[in-house]
Amino acid sequence: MEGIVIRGLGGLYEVLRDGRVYECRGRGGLKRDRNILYVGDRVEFDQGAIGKILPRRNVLPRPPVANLDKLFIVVALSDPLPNLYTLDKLIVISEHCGIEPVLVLNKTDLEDPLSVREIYSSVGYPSFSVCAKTGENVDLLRDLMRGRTCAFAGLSGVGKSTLMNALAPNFVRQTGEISRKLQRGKHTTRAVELYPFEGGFLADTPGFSELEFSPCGLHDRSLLADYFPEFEPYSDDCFFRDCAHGKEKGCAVRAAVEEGRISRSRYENYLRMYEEIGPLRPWETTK
Ligand SMILES: Nc1nc2c(ncn2[C@@H]2O[C@H](COP(=O)(O)OP(=O)(O)OP(=O)(O)O)[C@@H](O)[C@H]2O)c(=O)[nH]1
Ligand SMILES: [Mg+2]
Ligand SMILES: [Zn+2]
Repeated sequence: MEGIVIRGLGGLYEVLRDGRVYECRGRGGLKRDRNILYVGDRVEFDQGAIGKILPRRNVLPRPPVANLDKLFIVVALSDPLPNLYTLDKLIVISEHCGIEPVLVLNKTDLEDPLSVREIYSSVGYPSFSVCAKTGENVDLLRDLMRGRTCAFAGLSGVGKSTLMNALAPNFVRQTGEISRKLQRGKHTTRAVELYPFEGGFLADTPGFSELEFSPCGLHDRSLLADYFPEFEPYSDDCFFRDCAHGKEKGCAVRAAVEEGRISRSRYENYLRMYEEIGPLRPWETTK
């Protein structure tokens, strides 16, 4: 039988098939092949044992979830102020993993979304302005989720839980102060769970504010510029073929920034990510 893993806890997995949940264990062979089971995996199972993982479309390793269709990246327009570095980083990670990023600008009751919106629409990323508090435009998100497996990402306090509550009341119980008290320290390690939603699934993924590059396999910073599509029209004109678009002589990307044709905030975040990824370690160079 074929089903989808919606929950995992201590070697036990809940597999959903035709609206019924089966408790299963991973068969020994799976572990021998170093196949780790992820929530979101489509699997073949029989009599309480998962025998095979079907090919994955993608994987986000931490928090671990497979086969996401869309990642809703939430930014608050105010309280807290928009953190465009985290936004740009989450876009890069989601593109690198092969998951479609959807930008959600929340708290329109506090601040106008126009300036943030402009930066991203010019790159080609449409954004959705919503107010989780009043429910304004939340239906637009629900339409995008229909039949898909989706998750929310974004820093603490941007309104992910409030948004999920607005989408599906009683879905998430913890918002605001309560969740902040429960989330001790930086690394909340609550397991990912998938909830059936609008013919697809919604992932409850509390750790998605802490995404890092290296677990996602982005070690080679020379690939980073590929995830900044607005650089593409200029990078052929850089003096050096392997230009990193930093302080190099004759960098056409930097010139485009100076001329206001590329957003300065996007460019600066690119440079910061480039530093954050760092040079390849010796053991990473031979592939
Ligand atoms: N004014 C306003 N406040 C909002 C809106 N959405 C959420 N909030 C408030 O922002 C605070 C944080 O919201 P949460 O939903 O808990 O944020 P979160 O992203 O889930 O945060 P973590 O769980 O810590 O990652 C709460 O006090 C919410 O009431 C909104 O659209 N407008
Ligand atoms: Mg929350
Ligand atoms: Zn350049």
